[in-house]
Amino acid sequence: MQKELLEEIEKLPDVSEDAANAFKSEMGRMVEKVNRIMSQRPDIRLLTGDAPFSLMFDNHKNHALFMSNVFSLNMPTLLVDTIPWVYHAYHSHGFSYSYFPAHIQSWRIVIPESLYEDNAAAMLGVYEWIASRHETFIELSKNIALKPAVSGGPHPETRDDFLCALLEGNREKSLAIARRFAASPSELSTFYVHIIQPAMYEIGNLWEKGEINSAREHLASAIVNRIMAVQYVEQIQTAEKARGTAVVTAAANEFHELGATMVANSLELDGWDVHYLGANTPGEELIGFIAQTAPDILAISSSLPLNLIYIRDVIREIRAWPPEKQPKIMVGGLSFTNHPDLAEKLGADGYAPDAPGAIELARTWQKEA
Ligand code: B12
Repeated sequence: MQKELLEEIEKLPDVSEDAANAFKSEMGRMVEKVNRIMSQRPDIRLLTGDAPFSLMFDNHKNHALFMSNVFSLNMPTLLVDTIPWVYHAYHSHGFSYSYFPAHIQSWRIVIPESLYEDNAAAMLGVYEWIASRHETFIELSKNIALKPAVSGGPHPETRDDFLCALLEGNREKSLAIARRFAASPSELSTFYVHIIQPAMYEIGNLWEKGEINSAREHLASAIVNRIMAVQYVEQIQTAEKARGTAVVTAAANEFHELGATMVANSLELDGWDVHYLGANTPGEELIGFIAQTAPDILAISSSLPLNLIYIRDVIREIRAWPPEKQPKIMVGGLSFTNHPDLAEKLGADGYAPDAPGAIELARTWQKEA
């Protein structure tokens, strides 16, 4: 079914760069109009169930930013994994399926009101296609619901124990598992990729299905953050740092930082001098920091496809510098998992699927330098 959708998407009209820019600069105002249209609907409570309006407004804002990425990067293929996810996540949080076409219809009203006709035309084609595939998206979203919980992979018992400890919010037990499993730096990478990562993915699945709330998800993330900080102090900080310098960060508007932390810690353990900037680094400030520190490598993480344009803008700016001033740029994170070709589209030098892959890529670049 996905193949059929991808074929249809190929035939959609191209959205020009001017039109994409117009959408980007008008999207704040358009979101307000969509919010107004949706909240004034007499049937709105039937559409959103008991969910607070703030959740719907969040979705409208995220939708706009996401579509801005689709148009600016000319990547309508992103629609094929993201729309079923939106249906699944919001339906699990109480929205009825009828909410989705109503929302899309609001954009079909607001776009021609807000943008010049030429700019609006191709976008309306995309929206029309989304509306026409409503039933397919429901079906695909139901398949997501059937997706098995994390399975396979090495060390399943430790992973499941760790997951339970995180879900219980039991920090002592989580830390004890970490200490037992990753007693020396050589085990950290396996602990990151085969214990923490799948456990956190499963926490995401449970949140997406509405089985745990955001507070539980935050608690689990905070415990993982604390554990990685302990491991950093005890096992990484003193590593020799002779390979070169790297700056690691999450993209602007990107609050998912655990993957970036793993990449930063892994590089440092492998002998890189790492400046780790954490979550949500604004593009302009990142560029200033790179200009000042002149690292060999810049590594940027993104989990939400709606933040990809921020990465593209940073890379564009760096690419305008003299070649000898430009760091090698790698990207990674969940946004790229199904779209590794995006790395090239954004202008990056490379992509790696996980922390060990980031080390491998960095070493290859070091040899080439
Ligand atoms: C924890 C979490 C959060 C926490 C993050 C806390 C923190 N301090 O990091 C908080 C609560 C902030 C959060 C917020 C949101 N989240 Co969230 N979150 C997650 C969750 C459960 C785990 C993320 C994680 O830590 N994964 C573990 C790490 C280790 O994995 P990783 O990031 O993939 O990293 C590995 C590789 O990808 C790679 N890698 C990562 N970065 C890089 C960089 C480079 C350069 C390289 C080479 C490699 C690399 O190496 C890493 C290690 O091997 C995921 C579920 C999931 N499947 O990931 C959802 C998830 C990512 N979140 C999601 C959503 C929707 C949101 C919100 C929009 C929800 C909301 N309504 O509030 C907000 C958005 C906030 C924002 N603007 O960023 C969705 C995204 C869906 C989508 N298709 O877009 C997910 C998938 C949940 C789900 N199943 O629906 N979230």
